[in-house]
Amino acid sequence: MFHRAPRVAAGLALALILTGCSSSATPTPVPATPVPATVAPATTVPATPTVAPATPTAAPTATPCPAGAFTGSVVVIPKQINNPYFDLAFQGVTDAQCDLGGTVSQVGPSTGSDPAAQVPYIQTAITQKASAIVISADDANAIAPALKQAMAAGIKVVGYDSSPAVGAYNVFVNQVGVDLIGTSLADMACDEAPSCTGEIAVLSASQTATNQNAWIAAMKTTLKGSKYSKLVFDGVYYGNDDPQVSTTQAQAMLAAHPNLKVIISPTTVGIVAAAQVITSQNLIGKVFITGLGTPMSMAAFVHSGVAPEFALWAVHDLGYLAYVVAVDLVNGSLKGAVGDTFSVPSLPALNGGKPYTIIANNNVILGPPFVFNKDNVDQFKF
Ligand code: RAM
Repeated sequence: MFHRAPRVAAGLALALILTGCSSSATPTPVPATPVPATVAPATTVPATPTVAPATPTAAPTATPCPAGAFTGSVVVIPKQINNPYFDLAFQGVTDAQCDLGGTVSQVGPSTGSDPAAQVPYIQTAITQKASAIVISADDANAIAPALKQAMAAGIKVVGYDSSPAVGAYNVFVNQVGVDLIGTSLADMACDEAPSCTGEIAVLSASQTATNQNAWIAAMKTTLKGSKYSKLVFDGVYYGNDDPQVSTTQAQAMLAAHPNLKVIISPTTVGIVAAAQVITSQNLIGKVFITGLGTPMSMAAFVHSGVAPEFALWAVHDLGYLAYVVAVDLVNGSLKGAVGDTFSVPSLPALNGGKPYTIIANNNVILGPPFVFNKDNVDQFKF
């Protein structure tokens, strides 16, 4: 059984901590969210659940909470089932399920590198007549025909984290606007490269990942600005969100580019692998890492100086919001058209307490990213 109060307070705590830690030295991409005076101080908030252990094949179906009115079934298909990031998001899903009702299961491939690996899980959801599918795309186009088939069968499709192709979902719940992530990645690399000068390269997830590819493209656009003119971009390597492949690729980057100053890894798996490689090769202080990571997995590297700063969003709340959108689409209170608005009272801080709005390409944005550094990283428990 999950409880509303701790979860809500945990979400607010993120905003509170961010507010307390923003300074001119911290490139917080957006102003901190104002928090109402009635919010409990962060110190009274129970710890957010830690990252769930890796799940070999599929997470067990969560026990439905009796109070919720929703009676539909939701199938969650992450990019890969054994990535702790998606376990965190699924905790948000199950918390929302306990608030709203319904049944939910998480199924998916054990690797994020096969573009079509999610298709059989979509087809099973169609056969089982699921009410909604919530999916993070390994490959936007490879899964589009199956998702369109699901929509034709009356199943609501909600993208989260990594978007399916436009037209193959009802609503895509985006964690943060793409341009904001791109600018953040460029700014953090600029901060970490001495005098914003030298070679930088990206260690990404899979070659087809919609989210990483969009963020890298936005980052490259930002890098054209004069502020970044002394940064030299060495290219993109792909670790497939696999710890071992990411490690091998980080080693290859360092071997191919002996003057590399910063590795930018916009994946929670790659950033840890690269930080470990930099550490084991005694390159602390010579090569830095930044990108997108969970604070608990990166804290040691922040304190050792390998990763002075990196960013992420409230992963739990991404799952929570995706489930809310799925339920609202199924029960008809949300049509999913551009301009539609809806409120999620349990997530007030992330959107400044305002209603969420469906924007272009049927996207809805969860909220701002958080930038972590040595001053704040230990305060986050995910
Ligand atoms: C990995 C996945 C996920 C991405 C995060 C930042 O866990 O690739 O899609 O959003 O990193």
